[in-house]
Parts: sequence; C-alpha cells; structure tokens
Amino acid sequence: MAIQNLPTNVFAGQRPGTSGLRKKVPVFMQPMYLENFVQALFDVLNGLAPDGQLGSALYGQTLVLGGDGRFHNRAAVQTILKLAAANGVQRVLLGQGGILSTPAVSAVIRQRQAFGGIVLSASHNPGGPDGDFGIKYNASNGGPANETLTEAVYARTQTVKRVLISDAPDLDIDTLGCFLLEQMQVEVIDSVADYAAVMRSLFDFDMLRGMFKQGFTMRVDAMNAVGGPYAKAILEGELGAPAGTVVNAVPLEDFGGLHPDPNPVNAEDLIAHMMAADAPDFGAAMDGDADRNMVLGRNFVVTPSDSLALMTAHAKLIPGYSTGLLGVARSMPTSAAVDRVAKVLGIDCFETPTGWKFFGNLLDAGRVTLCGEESYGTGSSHVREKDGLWAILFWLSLQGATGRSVESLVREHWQTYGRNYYSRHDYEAIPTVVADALMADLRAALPGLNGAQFGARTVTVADDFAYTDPVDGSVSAKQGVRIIFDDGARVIFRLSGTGTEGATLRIYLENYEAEVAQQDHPVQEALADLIALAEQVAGVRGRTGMAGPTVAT
Ligand code: VG1
Ligand code: CO
Repeated sequence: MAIQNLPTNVFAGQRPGTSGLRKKVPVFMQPMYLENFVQALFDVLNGLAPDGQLGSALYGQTLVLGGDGRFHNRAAVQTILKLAAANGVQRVLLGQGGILSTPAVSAVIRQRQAFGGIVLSASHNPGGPDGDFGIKYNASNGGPANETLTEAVYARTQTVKRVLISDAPDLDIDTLGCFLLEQMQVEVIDSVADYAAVMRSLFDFDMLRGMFKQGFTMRVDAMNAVGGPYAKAILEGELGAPAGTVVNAVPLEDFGGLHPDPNPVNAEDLIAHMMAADAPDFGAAMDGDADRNMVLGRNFVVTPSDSLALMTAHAKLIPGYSTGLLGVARSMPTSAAVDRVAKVLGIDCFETPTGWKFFGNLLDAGRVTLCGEESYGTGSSHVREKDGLWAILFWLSLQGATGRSVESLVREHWQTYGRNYYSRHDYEAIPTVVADALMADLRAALPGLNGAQFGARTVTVADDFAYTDPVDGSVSAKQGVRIIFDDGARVIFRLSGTGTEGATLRIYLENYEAEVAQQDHPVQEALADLIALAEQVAGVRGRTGMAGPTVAT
C-alpha cells in the first residue's frame, strides 16, 4: 500500500449549490471528477494559506462518512476513504454499507465531536445510472458548510493540480468494526444507533408505544430511500408499530424508479392510501436522504409551511421542547403562517434564504429552536439538518398528546391563526438562458412594481431578497424576487440551486385568509388570481413555451 500523487485535471462547474455539488451520475463517473472535488475540499479543510501553502488541520481528526445508498454511493465511499487516508485524516466513522441519512450524519458528527462529515446524496433528485449523484460537506456543528467554505472549495477545484490517494484495495464496508487503511482508522458504525439515541432523548417513547398498542395505524412511505432502515428500526422495532407500517423500506440504488421527493405528486401511492375509505390514522413520507417529510391525516394533506406553524404552536407538548422555544426561523419563500404563531408566543421569527445552511448560525447561537422550509423540510436544534423522521415522530406525538387527528389539529390552527393558502409552481428544465433572462427582466421591473395596483391589491414590497446573517454579519444577495401585497399575499420567483438539467424556475404563491368560512377552497382555486398575476408579471408561458408548471405542490 502506498500513497500516490496523481495529476488531476480541472473540471468546470464544481460549484456547490443550495445543498452541495449535484450532477448527473455520468458526470460524477468521469475519471478524477470526484477525486478532484474531494481533494479540493481536503486542501481547504487542511487550511490553505494565502500563498497557497497547505496546513495540516485535518491531521489527527475524525470525519463522518455516509450516503443515501443511491447508485455510485458504494464506489464513491471507497474513493473518499482512500483520499482521506492520504490527506492526514486520522479516523473515519463510516455508516455500515456506506449508509447514513443526512440527519444521521449530523447526529453522529455532534455526538462524537467529529471534525466534520461528508454526505453522499442528491437528496430529492432521482437516482440510478441516469439519475443524479451529489456530495456535501458538513462542519463540526453537524450542519452544511457555509458559503465562505463552499466558495473556497470551488475556487480550489479550479487550481488543484494533484490528488493524493492511497492505492490500497477496497475495504469491507459492510462489517461493523475497525479497519486500517494506511495509517487511518476506519470504524464501520451502525447507521441507526446514534440517531435513534437522539430521538429517544426528545420524544416520549412510552407514550408512543402505548398509541400503537391501542391500535393507532400509520403508513410511512420511505420511497425505497435511506429513511427506510431508520423508520423501521424506530417505529416498528422500538415503538411496536405493526410490521408493514413502513413500506418501500429497503434503500435501492435507483429508488425503485420512484422520484424520492415527498410531495403529493411523487408520493402518489401514499396519497391513494390516505384518501381510501380504510385509510390509516396517519401517513408520512421522506425523501432520498431522509431529511424531508410530508405528513398526512386521513383524507388530508398538511402543507409544509403549516406543519412548521403547528409544530411551533404545540412544541411544549413534546418532552424535548417542554420549556418552550428560543425562536423560530423559516426560509423566505416559506409561508408566513409560523410568523403569526411566533408573534403570539412572543418569540423571534427569522426569515432566511433558501437552504438549511442559513439556519446553522441561528441554531448555534441559541437564537432559534425550530426551523422549516416550504419544500417539505422541518427540523430543530437537535441536529443541524432538516430531519424527516424527527418530524414524523413530532406529529405522531402531537396526535398522542392531544388525542386529536391531523385534520382537526390543522383546522383548529386555521381557526385560531387564519389560513395561509400556499402553493409552489415549478417550471423544470428551462434553457438556462431563458430562465436567466426572465429573472433579469423581473429584477429590472422591480422599481416600477413598487406601489403598483393589481385589482384590489397594492404592492407594498417589490425587491430582490437579501439577507444579512444576524450572527456573523455575512450578506447573501439576490435570493429571490419578492412581490408582497398590502393584504399579506406574496408572489416569489427564484431559480433552483439543486437541479441538474437546465434551470428550474420556482414560483411561490401565498394568500392569507382569516375568515373561517373561506378556508376550505381548493388551493389552486384560492390562489387563481395570484397565479394569473405571476404570469402577467413574468410571462413564463410565452418565454418558455410551457403551458403550465411541470409540478405544482
Ligand atoms: C431545494 C429546496 C430547498 C431545500 C433544498 C435542499 O432547493 O427549495 O428548500 O433546502 O432543495 O433540499 P432549490 O435551490 O432547488 O430550491 V434536499 O432535501 O434536496 O437536500
Ligand atoms: Co433531502
């Protein structure tokens, strides 16, 4: 065994987006593509001096490694281990079989005080040989690296000249225990244990066991992705939910052809079960890396923004949050439902750009306890990622503690706080030039939109969202075009930072309704005037030739 010093070539476009570097699998499989990126990451972590001299910050350190089990996961694990061994890492904690969900990586980093961790996932993007692959670095707080670090890594991918890698044979990654790779220790750990311990510390497992004993029924669709083993171990294993409660529970390299994005469009089978006459009490799904969640009651779908608001309102019922919340945060496009709850509770509510990395500082500084995004993501200070199974256990606990159904909890919430009708329209795979021109024109139109009148509504804010981090003062500009009206309605336009094909335009639509009698309209109908207005302002159909959104959730 020896450490090799191999020449690399520079690849364009290795810039991490909203959540790490995501590309089509064939891109990742190009010789030296992954190696180049990971070497750049290790060089930056080792500490690059301004003159380009390398430090040795990684020496003696522990890293966590695991992924969602998608195609290329196992090969990528072997490559990264060999790079780590050659770049001074002392120990890698590797999930068995290369498997760790995103929240589990975060939990392991924190529990074991690791230096950081690498997550192999393209999350909610499809997998398989023609699907997507991804890689993301999490820091010692367990959360996604901030933009300063990801930009430094990107810069390094453009200048790195060599890759340091061990030529050792592949390791057995399926057997628990410790192995040596060059000087580096590899400890293959149980993928679920550390994460399960965190869940036990937050929820009343005895009460939850009691619910299932009394016949509470539930269906969790793991979408053939990494959440399966976690949900099975905790819900069926520890809490006594009947076998078969968790379906599609074995992670498959191509997710069995499913698109592991838990929304009503992609989790079609779950929706059918929850709308059936014999629907279980509670339904839920998770995404590819198990950090997203969708929750449903019998015949009832919960909007993610509402989920965050309800969790905030009822948090004290959960043992882990019984003393109350320090504050809450939501991404800018997420509906303002949680803002109303925070106001009543007298706690701070922060509005951040899209992407979990922006919550890290607020959580670390003790400014917030719960966070959420409209894209089916909620989480708390227990880790530094959004967490699908945590959200499911939270909603399960809410039903146990109140003895009420999902639907009655949500309807009561609307009565108390009003309903924020909400929808996101995605226009996928638009040519990048068309999408960029559309956004540029929208930005140029902003001054004229301020104060403009649309029917009964007047525009009170028309801007491009910019965020100043209240903890470190860093500024993130151009985070989405907002049009906010005097009645609280909002239309927001932004381009996705996780796609791998052309550009995806997201249009976020929100309308507040205080009147209980007006709270039961179909969502697209309730938002029809805002949908028309968005089209009037942006001209999406004309520019893209698309008759409507590819996905509306
Ligand atoms: C999307 C969502 C965002 C989420 C991100 C990562 O980003 O909108 O809310 O944090 O995915 O989620 P974008 O830039 O495509 O809008 V995951 O579960 O794919 O890591
Ligand atoms: Co995800």
